[in-house]
This record gives sequence, C-alpha cells and structure tokens, in this order.
Amino acid sequence: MTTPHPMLRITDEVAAALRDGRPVVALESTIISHGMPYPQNVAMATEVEGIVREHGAVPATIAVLDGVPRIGLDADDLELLASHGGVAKVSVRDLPYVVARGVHGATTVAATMRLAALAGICVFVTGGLGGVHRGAPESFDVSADLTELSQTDVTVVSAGVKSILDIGLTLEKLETLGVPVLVEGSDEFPSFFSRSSGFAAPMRVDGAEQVAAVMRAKWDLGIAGGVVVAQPIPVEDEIPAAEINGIIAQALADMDDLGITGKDATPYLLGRIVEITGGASLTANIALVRANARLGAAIARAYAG
Ligand code: PSU
Ligand code: MN
Repeated sequence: MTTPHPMLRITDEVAAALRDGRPVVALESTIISHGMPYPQNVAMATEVEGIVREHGAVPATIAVLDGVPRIGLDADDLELLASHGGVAKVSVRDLPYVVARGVHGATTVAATMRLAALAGICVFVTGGLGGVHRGAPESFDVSADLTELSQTDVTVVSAGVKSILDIGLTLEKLETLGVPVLVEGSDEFPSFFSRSSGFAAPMRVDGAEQVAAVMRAKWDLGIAGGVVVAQPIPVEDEIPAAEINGIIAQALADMDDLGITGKDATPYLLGRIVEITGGASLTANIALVRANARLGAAIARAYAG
C-alpha cells in the first residue's frame, strides 16, 4: 500500500486494515447530506456500514469535518452530516476551499474518489454516479465525477445513472475518457431505479472475481483512472422505467421553472423525485445502495486476494 497522505485523518480501524492489506470500502457523504432526507439518510449510512462489515470489509465513510478530510466516521459524525443544515456539497474543485476555511463538506463521488485514493483505498460504493446532464450541449453541465474517473484509480460501484441525466451521452463521455464500464450480471446498462435504460452494457461481468481481474489488468497495464461497476437494482425493488420516466420529466420541468442549475441541480432533482413518488423512490434508492454495498465488499475482498 501507499503511505496515506498526512493531511488525512484516518480512523484506527481503517488505518489498521490498510496497513494489513485487508479489504476496505469507501462510502461517500453527499448521498447523506444532499441525496436523501433526514432521518432516512443517517439510518441508511449506518446500515450500509454494517452491511460492508458483515460482508468481510471495513467501511470508510469519507467527508470533510472542520476542514479535515476524514477517512472513516463515527456515529456522531454521520448524524452531523445527515442533520446539520450547513454542510457544503464538495466536489474536487471545492475541496481546497472547505479545507482552507475549516468548514464541513459532504463529498461527491469525485471528491470521495480523490480522498479514497490518497488514503490507499481502491473500492468505493455509492448509489448513482453524476454524468452528462440533459441539455449539456447548451449548459456544459457535465459532472466532475467523470473527469475524476478518468484519472483516479478507484473502482466505483453504482446502480448506473439516473435518467435525470443523458445516459447515452454519459456512456459516450466515459468511453472518450477511457473508463471501463462493467455491468454486473446483465447485458443492459441500468438506470438506477430501473434495471433497463435502453442502452447495452458496454462490458458485462458476472461476479466480484471478474471485476477484480479487470482492475488488476487495467492498473497493471498502467492505464490510469477508475472503473465503473453498474449493478442493476434488485428486481423486487425496481421502479419500472415507464413509471419513473414521467416523474423524472416532471422534476426536470419543475427545476427549469425554478431556474435551478449547477451544483444544486442533482440535489433538487433527487428531492423532488422523492416528493412526487411519495417516498417510493427513496425506498428503491436505499435498496440499491444495500445491494451495492454487498457487491462492493465482495469486490474489495476479491481484489485484496
Ligand atoms: N446521483 C444519485 N444520488 C446522489 C448523487 C448522484 O443518484 O446522491 C450525488 C453523488 O454524490 C454525485 C453527485 O457525485 O450527486 C453529482 O453531483 P453533480 O451532478 O453536481 O456533479
Ligand atoms: Mn453539475
């Protein structure tokens, strides 16, 4: 392993696992502070850490607290991230500012990947990736998650991307950036709430060992950057595309009416979809994160050997 960066504060549990080469799974915090309502968010964060442990890996939830990048959090930290109104959404461009100011920040996929890599963690579990927003040819709104995937050696387990994004353009961009997109156990790329998206799986894998083999091959070849693993939501938790697509269209229209753009776009859309579905989308979201935690722990074990 690499020596962790001196600016990070790593819990003893995570530091010991990294030192011994035992499996560690990073978890993000924007999903807690800006992706789900309280108190379901803190319940989800706590439960997911437990799932990672049950499946033989050490969880490391990542955030910036009082300006300190933290690798591994305790129950009070999770409660703060879930309930405190003043936690900034922090992508890579925001990291220097929250550190310099000594404030709290919830890290996105991009910022979590960067801090995970600095700590020596190479597997990271989340719900959905950021990507190319609909209308991006006009707005230029392309998530920094994609840029980060092109340069930071971390495997990110998700349920694909929501159709609040332009899924086709997101897959094109990932191809341009040289990022392998592996779909677990399916020939179709999943769209978060739905197992289908209308887009074929760029590459299919079946099981954690196959993912670990791709990670080794990529990095042994010296190809910098991450790997996307997209796992379709479990069948019993799926919201069919025909049902969710109209709701997403409604949320996008409401966002346009309110003039919401930039970093506020994704949190607004996630919250609005929960409102319109009366919480059904939140139930599905939590279910897919649970499934991703199981797979992520298995990948971390397979990669650790
Ligand atoms: N997609 C989801 N849930 C989320 C996010 C994305 O389904 O919580 C969060 C992740 O933290 C992701 C971020 O990195 O939103 C992307 O934000 P933006 O589109 O502003 O880059
Ligand atoms: Mn954006």
